[in-house]
Amino acid sequence: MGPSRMFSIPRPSRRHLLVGGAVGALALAATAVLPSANAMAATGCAVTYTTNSWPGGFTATVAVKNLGDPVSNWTLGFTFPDGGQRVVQGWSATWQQSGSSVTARSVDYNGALGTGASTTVGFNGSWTGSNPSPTSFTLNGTVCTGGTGTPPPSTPPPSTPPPPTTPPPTTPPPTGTTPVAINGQLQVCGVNLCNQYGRPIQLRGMSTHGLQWFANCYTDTSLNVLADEWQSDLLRISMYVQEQGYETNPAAFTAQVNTLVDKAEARGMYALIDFHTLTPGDPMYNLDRAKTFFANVSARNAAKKNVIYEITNEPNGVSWSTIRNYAEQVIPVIRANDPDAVVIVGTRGWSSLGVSDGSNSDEIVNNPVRAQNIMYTFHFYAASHQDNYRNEVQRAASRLPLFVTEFGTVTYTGDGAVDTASSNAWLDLLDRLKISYANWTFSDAPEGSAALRPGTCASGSFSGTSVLTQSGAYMRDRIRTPDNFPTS
Ligand code: IDC
Repeated sequence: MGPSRMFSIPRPSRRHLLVGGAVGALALAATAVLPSANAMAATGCAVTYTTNSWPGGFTATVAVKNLGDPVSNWTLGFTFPDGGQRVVQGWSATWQQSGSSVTARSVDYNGALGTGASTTVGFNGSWTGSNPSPTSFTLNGTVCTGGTGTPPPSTPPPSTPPPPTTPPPTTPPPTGTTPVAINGQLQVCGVNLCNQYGRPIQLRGMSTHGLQWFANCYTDTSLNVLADEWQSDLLRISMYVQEQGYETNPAAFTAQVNTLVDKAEARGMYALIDFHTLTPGDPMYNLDRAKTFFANVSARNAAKKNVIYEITNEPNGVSWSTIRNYAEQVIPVIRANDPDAVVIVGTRGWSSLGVSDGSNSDEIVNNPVRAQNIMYTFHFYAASHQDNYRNEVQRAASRLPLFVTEFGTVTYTGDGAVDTASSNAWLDLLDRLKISYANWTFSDAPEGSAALRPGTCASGSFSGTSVLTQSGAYMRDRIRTPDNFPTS
């Protein structure tokens, strides 16, 4: 039966007029007084608002149920009771805040809400004074009385049974078994990376080395091995900007990246497009190049579901506010073409969340990038970065969406022996927190971090374990264990 019938308002006889916004609010007032003579569409809603709060921050989950006639799009409104409460990053809706007033507008996939249908949206917030939950909500301008548990005053129960409800829009089951076929378009939800079913997932895969040096490592054959034998969920495409990279031939490097995006897509792997800034460490040095590059790749790849944008690799020698300023200039360029893609922002101190500069993730939590559907980068090299970094990742992970877009099993030089104990501690932690990762590198560079023995790429044969270094064998074992990709 129509759930929440007790909170419903009478349904007028004519249902073909759909109204919203202020007109919807009038409809509620009018129906309450003149139940059956009103020609406007019935409105009504119930909202459940739950939070998970910690000092200074919280995650809010907002379940919205439409108790009125079907709508094709909606706007949820509420007011924060405390002046210090802020929406920092929302999901599953377009969030806006003005003063204490907050609105969340439906997005393509959840705009249609049949009678009795529900959808859930949410956001990460910050607070200063106290963090009380809002007590009153509106849907298309109508006050939601259904969530209070009290029927609207002077509203008798409907005298006729409600019409059959339109089933809520659902995501169809996967059409294949690859990571992209199962998970589809990704989105950030809370502090997690979520799949098309809104469920948190972890992607595990490999990073290329610099494309300018190791192009022969990324062939149809090698990527077949990476997808099929390694069961890699993603390929990070590291396009250096300096060191004979992008700046020397933007068109050629852009084309090379696009070709690898296609090759990843053909194999059902996600493609992480890494604008691999390193030296100089100030991302602003490459701002114009970044805008040009991301305008191109986001326009070209907008329709694909497998693309994730990493806008700067390892900022260093710069403040968080400079990185944030860079991000707030580059992200809109991507959004203009590809509004729903996940974007990952590098962090201070070689993407250490600031730790390598003596800071920590508080500077990000207190001053987040003003954009939605974004994550923050953390990098580590297991032999160099140990418990103090792990502790900070664990602390930050409940407040910020994190993505380990690069890490090594060796020292930060990219060379040396595998630190198995530290690598295990790191990857066990990332698995537990469902933090996605890409390992440096799927290449045959003559250094300990490379997964393939020197000469492998020239040989053209990548299959099996005889081509692997110690790091490669270790990573292949970790990556090829079964994924946990929920579909309901
Ligand atoms: C290293 C490569 C090495 C190359 C050097 C300079 O392994 O072959 O000569 O870059 O380009 C990072 C960087 C990554 C580094 C890697 C290892 O993102 O570019 O690659 N590292 O030093 N951050 C920490 C370590």
